[in-house]
Amino acid sequence: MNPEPHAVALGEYHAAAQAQPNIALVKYWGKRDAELNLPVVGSISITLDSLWTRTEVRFVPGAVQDRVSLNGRSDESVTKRVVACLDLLRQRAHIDWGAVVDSRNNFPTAAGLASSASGFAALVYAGGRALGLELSEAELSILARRCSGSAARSVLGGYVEWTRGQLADGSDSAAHPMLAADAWPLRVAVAITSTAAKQVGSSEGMRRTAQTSPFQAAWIATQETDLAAARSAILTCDFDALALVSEHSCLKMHALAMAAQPGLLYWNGATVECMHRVRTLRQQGLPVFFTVDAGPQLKAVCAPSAIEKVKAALREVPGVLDVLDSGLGAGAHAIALGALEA
Ligand code: 2P0
Repeated sequence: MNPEPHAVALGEYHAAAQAQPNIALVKYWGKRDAELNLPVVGSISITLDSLWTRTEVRFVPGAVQDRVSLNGRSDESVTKRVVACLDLLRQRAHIDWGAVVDSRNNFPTAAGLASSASGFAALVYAGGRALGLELSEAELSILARRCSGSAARSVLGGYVEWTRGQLADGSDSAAHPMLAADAWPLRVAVAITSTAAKQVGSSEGMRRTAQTSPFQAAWIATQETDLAAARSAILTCDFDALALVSEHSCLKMHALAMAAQPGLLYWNGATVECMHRVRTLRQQGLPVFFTVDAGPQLKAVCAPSAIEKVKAALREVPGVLDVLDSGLGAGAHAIALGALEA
Protein backbone atom coordinates (compact mmCIF):
# COMPACT_ATOMS: atom_id res chain seq x y z
CA MET A 1 0.00 0.00 0.00
CA ASN A 2 1.25 3.47 -0.77
CA PRO A 3 1.84 6.15 1.86
CA GLU A 4 -0.41 9.19 2.04
CA PRO A 5 1.10 12.45 0.76
CA HIS A 6 1.60 13.61 4.38
CA ALA A 7 4.17 10.87 5.02
CA VAL A 8 7.74 12.11 4.87
CA ALA A 9 10.24 11.37 2.08
CA LEU A 10 11.16 7.74 1.42
CA GLY A 11 13.80 6.41 3.78
CA GLU A 12 13.04 9.02 6.44
CA TYR A 13 10.29 7.24 8.38
CA HIS A 14 12.36 7.38 11.52
CA ALA A 15 11.94 9.34 14.76
CA ALA A 16 12.78 9.21 18.47
CA ALA A 17 10.86 10.45 21.49
CA GLN A 18 11.02 10.53 25.26
CA ALA A 19 8.17 10.33 27.75
CA GLN A 20 8.15 10.09 31.51
CA PRO A 21 5.98 8.04 33.87
CA ASN A 22 3.13 9.74 35.63
CA ILE A 23 1.80 9.11 39.09
CA ALA A 24 -1.92 9.30 39.70
CA LEU A 25 -2.99 11.28 42.74
CA VAL A 26 -6.66 10.51 42.06
CA LYS A 27 -6.50 6.97 40.72
CA TYR A 28 -7.79 5.26 37.58
CA TRP A 29 -9.05 1.74 38.28
CA GLY A 30 -11.70 0.04 36.11
CA LYS A 31 -12.78 0.22 32.46
CA ARG A 32 -16.11 1.01 30.87
CA ASP A 33 -14.72 -0.44 27.62
CA ALA A 34 -11.76 -2.81 27.78
CA GLU A 35 -11.18 -2.79 24.01
CA LEU A 36 -10.81 1.01 23.83
CA ASN A 37 -9.38 1.40 27.37
CA LEU A 38 -12.16 3.72 28.43
CA PRO A 39 -12.13 4.29 32.19
CA VAL A 40 -15.08 4.07 34.58
CA VAL A 41 -13.67 7.13 36.38
CA GLY A 42 -11.61 10.20 35.56
CA SER A 43 -8.15 10.56 37.14
CA ILE A 44 -5.54 13.21 37.99
CA SER A 45 -1.78 12.75 37.83
CA ILE A 46 1.63 14.37 37.92
CA THR A 47 4.24 13.67 35.23
CA LEU A 48 7.79 13.04 36.48
CA ASP A 49 11.03 14.29 34.94
CA SER A 50 14.05 12.18 35.87
CA LEU A 51 12.63 8.73 35.08
CA TRP A 52 12.18 8.18 31.38
CA THR A 53 11.44 5.91 28.44
CA ARG A 54 13.29 6.72 25.22
CA THR A 55 12.02 5.09 22.06
CA GLU A 56 13.18 5.06 18.47
CA VAL A 57 10.76 3.93 15.73
CA ARG A 58 11.69 3.24 12.11
CA PHE A 59 9.08 2.14 9.59
CA VAL A 60 10.63 0.09 6.80
CA PRO A 61 8.82 0.25 3.43
CA GLY A 62 8.09 -3.31 2.26
CA ALA A 63 8.84 -4.94 5.62
CA VAL A 64 6.12 -7.35 6.74
CA GLN A 65 7.05 -7.81 10.38
CA ASP A 66 7.79 -5.63 13.40
CA ARG A 67 10.99 -6.01 15.42
CA VAL A 68 10.71 -4.79 18.99
CA SER A 69 13.37 -4.50 21.63
CA LEU A 70 12.86 -3.23 25.20
CA ASN A 71 16.02 -2.59 27.19
CA GLY A 72 17.98 -4.54 24.56
CA ARG A 73 15.77 -7.64 24.83
CA SER A 74 12.86 -9.05 22.91
CA ASP A 75 9.82 -10.30 24.84
CA GLU A 76 6.70 -11.86 23.33
CA SER A 77 4.10 -10.13 25.50
CA VAL A 78 5.74 -6.70 25.12
CA THR A 79 5.98 -7.20 21.33
CA LYS A 80 2.28 -8.09 21.13
CA ARG A 81 1.23 -4.83 22.82
CA VAL A 82 3.69 -2.74 20.77
CA VAL A 83 2.46 -4.30 17.49
CA ALA A 84 -1.16 -3.49 18.45
CA CYS A 85 -0.10 0.12 19.08
CA LEU A 86 1.85 0.31 15.78
CA ASP A 87 -1.27 -1.03 14.01
CA LEU A 88 -3.24 2.02 15.22
CA LEU A 89 -0.57 4.33 13.77
CA ARG A 90 -0.42 2.36 10.50
CA GLN A 91 -4.21 2.55 10.15
CA ARG A 92 -4.02 6.30 10.62
CA ALA A 93 -1.25 6.69 7.99
CA HIS A 94 -2.75 4.13 5.56
CA ILE A 95 0.45 2.10 5.34
CA ASP A 96 1.18 -1.52 6.20
CA TRP A 97 4.97 -1.48 6.63
CA GLY A 98 6.73 -3.24 9.45
CA ALA A 99 8.70 -1.21 12.00
CA VAL A 100 11.84 -1.52 14.07
CA VAL A 101 11.29 -0.30 17.63
CA ASP A 102 14.06 0.17 20.17
CA SER A 103 12.95 1.32 23.62
CA ARG A 104 14.80 1.88 26.91
CA ASN A 105 13.73 2.67 30.45
CA ASN A 106 16.10 4.11 33.05
CA PHE A 107 14.00 2.52 35.85
CA PRO A 108 12.57 -0.96 36.67
CA THR A 109 10.03 -2.14 34.08
CA ALA A 110 6.56 -3.51 35.03
CA ALA A 111 6.90 -3.15 38.81
CA GLY A 112 4.31 -0.46 39.47
CA LEU A 113 6.42 2.43 38.20
CA ALA A 114 4.16 3.21 35.25
CA SER A 115 6.55 1.92 32.59
CA SER A 116 3.59 1.22 30.30
CA ALA A 117 2.49 4.87 30.64
CA SER A 118 5.83 6.35 29.60
CA GLY A 119 6.45 3.49 27.15
CA PHE A 120 3.28 3.91 25.10
CA ALA A 121 3.33 7.72 25.27
CA ALA A 122 6.87 7.65 23.81
CA LEU A 123 5.91 5.03 21.22
CA VAL A 124 2.87 6.92 19.94
CA TYR A 125 4.80 10.19 19.85
CA ALA A 126 7.82 8.73 18.01
CA GLY A 127 5.70 6.53 15.71
CA GLY A 128 3.36 9.39 14.77
CA ARG A 129 6.32 11.60 14.00
CA ALA A 130 8.11 8.87 12.01
CA LEU A 131 5.02 8.61 9.79
CA GLY A 132 4.65 12.38 9.42
CA LEU A 133 1.23 12.34 11.09
CA GLU A 134 0.22 15.69 12.46
CA LEU A 135 -1.48 14.68 15.69
CA SER A 136 -2.86 17.13 18.24
CA GLU A 137 -2.16 16.62 21.96
CA ALA A 138 -5.67 15.21 22.40
CA GLU A 139 -5.23 12.81 19.43
CA LEU A 140 -1.87 11.62 20.81
CA SER A 141 -3.46 11.14 24.24
CA ILE A 142 -6.34 9.10 22.78
CA LEU A 143 -3.97 6.90 20.77
CA ALA A 144 -1.74 6.38 23.82
CA ARG A 145 -4.83 5.58 25.93
CA ARG A 146 -5.82 2.80 23.55
CA CYS A 147 -2.39 1.18 24.10
CA SER A 148 -2.39 1.59 27.91
CA GLY A 149 -4.90 3.67 29.84
CA SER A 150 -2.46 5.63 31.99
CA ALA A 151 -0.31 6.43 28.91
CA ALA A 152 -3.01 8.97 27.97
CA ARG A 153 -1.70 11.10 30.87
CA SER A 154 2.05 10.78 30.09
CA VAL A 155 1.56 12.56 26.77
CA LEU A 156 1.23 15.74 28.86
CA GLY A 157 3.47 17.33 31.46
CA GLY A 158 2.90 18.78 34.92
CA TYR A 159 -0.51 18.31 36.53
CA VAL A 160 -2.87 16.43 34.23
CA GLU A 161 -6.49 15.32 34.25
CA TRP A 162 -7.69 12.39 32.15
CA THR A 163 -11.41 12.85 31.52
CA ARG A 164 -13.63 9.78 31.78
CA GLY A 165 -15.74 10.89 28.84
CA GLN A 166 -19.27 9.71 27.98
CA LEU A 167 -19.07 8.73 24.29
CA ALA A 168 -18.94 5.08 23.26
CA ASP A 169 -16.15 5.71 20.72
CA GLY A 170 -13.88 7.29 23.36
CA SER A 171 -13.34 10.50 21.40
CA ASP A 172 -14.01 12.55 24.57
CA SER A 173 -11.73 10.50 26.86
CA ALA A 174 -8.35 12.23 26.65
CA ALA A 175 -5.94 13.87 29.06
CA HIS A 176 -5.58 17.63 29.29
CA PRO A 177 -3.22 19.91 31.19
CA MET A 178 -4.29 21.46 34.53
CA LEU A 179 -1.17 23.27 35.73
CA ALA A 180 2.41 23.49 34.46
CA ALA A 181 5.14 21.62 36.36
CA ASP A 182 7.02 24.82 37.23
CA ALA A 183 3.88 26.54 38.57
CA TRP A 184 4.04 24.19 41.58
CA PRO A 185 7.32 22.25 41.45
CA LEU A 186 6.67 19.43 43.93
CA ARG A 187 9.20 16.62 44.28
CA VAL A 188 8.71 12.85 44.39
CA ALA A 189 10.82 10.27 46.23
CA VAL A 190 10.22 6.72 44.99
CA ALA A 191 11.03 3.97 47.49
CA ILE A 192 11.87 0.80 45.56
CA THR A 193 10.91 -2.19 47.68
CA SER A 194 11.09 -4.87 44.97
CA THR A 195 12.32 -5.05 41.39
CA ALA A 196 10.27 -8.14 40.49
CA ALA A 197 7.54 -7.80 37.84
CA LYS A 198 4.08 -7.78 39.41
CA GLN A 199 2.08 -11.02 39.45
CA VAL A 200 -1.26 -9.59 38.35
CA GLY A 201 -1.15 -6.90 35.67
CA SER A 202 -3.37 -3.84 35.90
CA SER A 203 -5.79 -4.86 33.12
CA GLU A 204 -6.46 -8.23 34.75
CA GLY A 205 -6.60 -6.60 38.19
CA MET A 206 -9.20 -4.09 37.01
CA ARG A 207 -11.28 -6.79 35.32
CA ARG A 208 -11.26 -8.97 38.42
CA THR A 209 -12.10 -6.02 40.65
CA ALA A 210 -15.07 -4.93 38.53
CA GLN A 211 -16.46 -8.47 38.46
CA THR A 212 -15.99 -9.41 42.11
CA SER A 213 -15.28 -6.47 44.43
CA PRO A 214 -18.33 -5.44 46.48
CA PHE A 215 -16.94 -1.90 46.61
CA GLN A 216 -16.96 -1.20 42.86
CA ALA A 217 -20.19 0.85 42.88
CA ALA A 218 -18.97 2.98 45.83
CA TRP A 219 -15.64 3.55 44.07
CA ILE A 220 -17.40 4.95 41.00
CA ALA A 221 -19.96 6.94 43.02
CA THR A 222 -17.33 8.76 45.12
CA GLN A 223 -14.74 9.57 42.43
CA GLU A 224 -16.24 12.89 41.34
CA THR A 225 -15.89 14.29 44.89
CA ASP A 226 -12.19 13.35 44.92
CA LEU A 227 -11.58 14.81 41.46
CA ALA A 228 -13.20 18.10 42.51
CA ALA A 229 -11.12 18.24 45.71
CA ALA A 230 -7.88 17.54 43.81
CA ARG A 231 -8.68 20.10 41.09
CA SER A 232 -9.26 22.77 43.70
CA ALA A 233 -6.10 21.82 45.68
CA ILE A 234 -3.96 21.91 42.53
CA LEU A 235 -5.32 25.18 41.19
CA THR A 236 -4.73 26.87 44.59
CA CYS A 237 -1.44 24.99 45.30
CA ASP A 238 -2.90 23.80 48.62
CA PHE A 239 -0.51 21.06 49.76
CA ASP A 240 -2.51 19.87 52.79
CA ALA A 241 -5.69 19.50 50.74
CA LEU A 242 -3.81 17.60 48.00
CA ALA A 243 -2.22 15.32 50.62
CA LEU A 244 -5.62 14.47 52.10
CA VAL A 245 -7.36 13.60 48.84
CA SER A 246 -4.35 11.77 47.36
CA GLU A 247 -3.81 9.41 50.30
CA HIS A 248 -7.57 8.85 50.45
CA SER A 249 -7.78 7.95 46.74
CA CYS A 250 -4.78 5.62 47.01
CA LEU A 251 -6.07 3.74 50.05
CA LYS A 252 -9.58 3.57 48.60
CA MET A 253 -8.30 2.09 45.32
CA HIS A 254 -6.30 -0.55 47.18
CA ALA A 255 -9.23 -1.36 49.50
CA LEU A 256 -11.38 -1.84 46.39
CA ALA A 257 -8.81 -4.16 44.81
CA MET A 258 -8.09 -6.06 48.05
CA ALA A 259 -11.81 -6.86 48.27
CA ALA A 260 -11.78 -8.59 44.85
CA GLN A 261 -11.84 -12.40 44.74
CA PRO A 262 -9.08 -13.52 44.89
CA GLY A 263 -7.96 -10.29 46.58
CA LEU A 264 -5.30 -8.15 44.94
CA LEU A 265 -2.51 -7.24 47.34
CA TYR A 266 0.11 -5.12 45.59
CA TRP A 267 1.99 -4.09 48.78
CA ASN A 268 4.77 -5.82 50.65
CA GLY A 269 5.77 -5.18 54.26
CA ALA A 270 8.19 -2.41 53.33
CA THR A 271 5.43 -0.57 51.41
CA VAL A 272 3.33 -0.44 54.58
CA GLU A 273 6.31 0.61 56.73
CA CYS A 274 6.99 3.44 54.27
CA MET A 275 3.36 4.63 54.57
CA HIS A 276 3.74 4.84 58.35
CA ARG A 277 7.07 6.64 57.97
CA VAL A 278 5.54 9.24 55.66
CA ARG A 279 2.64 9.85 58.05
CA THR A 280 5.06 10.26 60.96
CA LEU A 281 7.05 12.82 58.95
CA ARG A 282 3.87 14.73 58.17
CA GLN A 283 2.83 14.71 61.84
CA GLN A 284 6.24 16.22 62.56
CA GLY A 285 5.37 19.09 60.20
CA LEU A 286 7.03 17.98 56.96
CA PRO A 287 4.91 18.61 53.83
CA VAL A 288 4.82 15.05 52.42
CA PHE A 289 2.19 12.46 51.48
CA PHE A 290 2.28 9.00 49.93
CA THR A 291 0.69 7.21 47.04
CA VAL A 292 1.08 3.62 45.79
CA ASP A 293 0.09 2.12 42.42
CA ALA A 294 -0.37 -1.46 41.23
CA GLY A 295 2.99 -2.57 42.64
CA PRO A 296 4.98 -2.39 45.88
CA GLN A 297 6.87 0.89 45.35
CA LEU A 298 5.89 3.85 47.51
CA LYS A 299 5.88 7.34 46.03
CA ALA A 300 6.29 10.17 48.54
CA VAL A 301 5.25 13.54 47.12
CA CYS A 302 6.69 16.51 48.97
CA ALA A 303 7.63 20.18 48.91
CA PRO A 304 11.12 20.77 47.45
CA SER A 305 12.40 21.84 50.91
CA ALA A 306 11.49 18.40 52.34
CA ILE A 307 13.01 16.10 49.72
CA GLU A 308 16.35 15.32 51.41
CA LYS A 309 14.70 14.48 54.75
CA VAL A 310 12.07 12.36 53.03
CA LYS A 311 14.69 10.41 51.06
CA ALA A 312 16.83 9.85 54.14
CA ALA A 313 13.83 8.65 56.18
CA LEU A 314 12.69 6.21 53.46
CA ARG A 315 16.22 4.83 53.03
CA GLU A 316 16.17 3.79 56.69
CA VAL A 317 13.03 1.66 56.31
CA PRO A 318 13.95 -2.06 56.33
CA GLY A 319 13.23 -3.60 52.91
CA VAL A 320 13.76 -0.38 50.94
CA LEU A 321 16.31 -1.26 48.24
CA ASP A 322 16.75 2.20 46.77
CA VAL A 323 15.17 5.64 46.75
CA LEU A 324 14.84 7.47 43.43
CA ASP A 325 14.16 11.16 43.29
CA SER A 326 12.31 13.15 40.65
CA GLY A 327 10.83 16.54 40.02
CA LEU A 328 7.82 17.16 37.81
CA GLY A 329 8.42 17.33 34.08
CA ALA A 330 7.22 17.79 30.56
CA GLY A 331 5.03 15.61 28.40
CA ALA A 332 6.17 13.39 25.53
CA HIS A 333 8.63 15.16 23.24
CA ALA A 334 10.98 14.52 20.34
CA ILE A 335 14.64 13.70 20.98
CA ALA A 336 17.53 13.35 18.57
CA LEU A 337 17.95 10.03 16.76
CA GLY A 338 20.69 8.04 18.46
CA ALA A 339 20.00 9.70 21.85
CA LEU A 340 18.73 6.53 23.53
CA GLU A 341 21.94 5.91 25.44
CA ALA A 342 22.54 9.53 26.49
C1 2P0 B 1 -3.32 4.93 37.75
N1 2P0 B 1 -2.87 2.51 37.61
O1 2P0 B 1 -4.24 5.77 37.79
C2 2P0 B 1 -3.70 3.52 38.21
C3 2P0 B 1 -3.52 3.38 39.67
C4 2P0 B 1 -2.31 1.64 38.60
C5 2P0 B 1 -2.91 2.04 39.87
O2 2P0 B 1 -3.25 3.16 35.54
O3 2P0 B 1 -4.93 -1.77 31.36
O4 2P0 B 1 -1.18 0.15 32.96
O5 2P0 B 1 -3.15 -0.40 30.26
O6 2P0 B 1 -5.26 0.68 31.01
O7 2P0 B 1 -2.71 2.12 32.63
C6 2P0 B 1 -2.06 1.20 35.71
O8 2P0 B 1 -2.85 0.72 34.70
O9 2P0 B 1 -3.63 -0.21 32.68
C7 2P0 B 1 -2.76 2.34 36.29
P1 2P0 B 1 -4.27 -0.43 31.26
P2 2P0 B 1 -2.50 0.78 33.15
O10 2P0 B 1 -2.14 5.22 37.44
